[in-house]
Amino acid sequence: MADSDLSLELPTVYLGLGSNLGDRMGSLTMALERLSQRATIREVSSVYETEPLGFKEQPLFLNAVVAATTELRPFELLRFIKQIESDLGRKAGFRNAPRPIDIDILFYGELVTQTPGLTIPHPGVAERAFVLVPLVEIAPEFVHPLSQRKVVDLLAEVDGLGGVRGVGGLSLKGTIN
Ligand code: PH2
Ligand code: MG
Ligand code: MG
Repeated sequence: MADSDLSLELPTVYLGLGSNLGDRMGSLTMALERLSQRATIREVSSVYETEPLGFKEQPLFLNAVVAATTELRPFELLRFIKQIESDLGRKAGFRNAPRPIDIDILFYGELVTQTPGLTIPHPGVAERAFVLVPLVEIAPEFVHPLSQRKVVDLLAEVDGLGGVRGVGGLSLKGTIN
């Protein structure tokens, strides 16, 4: 096989984007632009405004999910993501603290890995309507590599759908291409 064909073998990576501090839409847009420097963005969900899960006393989030392919291995991707988060003004804070940008690796193809710095699939996927709603929009048939369940079936059982609202007029789709 020619070298140029290797990209066809790359797994699809699903990333969750969230922002609830400052210019939320601007941060999501810049995060996507930065990601596209080292990943090919394949799909972008709508943007949703979502009630905070976990620590409740904080501003509403904007959340979206993107599908991408990248030559970066999982830890390289994580390091790249941390750099983007830091460049966009994210400060170390308490768990679930408000943040201008959060980029989570939800899935890296079928990969299952658990190390101190990185757990894939992201352990919160099945409980988080703010992840499942945008994810199902772009990849309803994707099978969770641990539970072996389609994400569309996970969505049917998740709590908190009422806290996830589409926002007309906000879109990331023009950001790439
Ligand atoms: N992220 C969290 C905790 N809670 N809630 C919403 N609605 N959206 C998020 O992105 C989010 C959250 C931790 O990263
Ligand atoms: Mg997160
Ligand atoms: Mg995170």
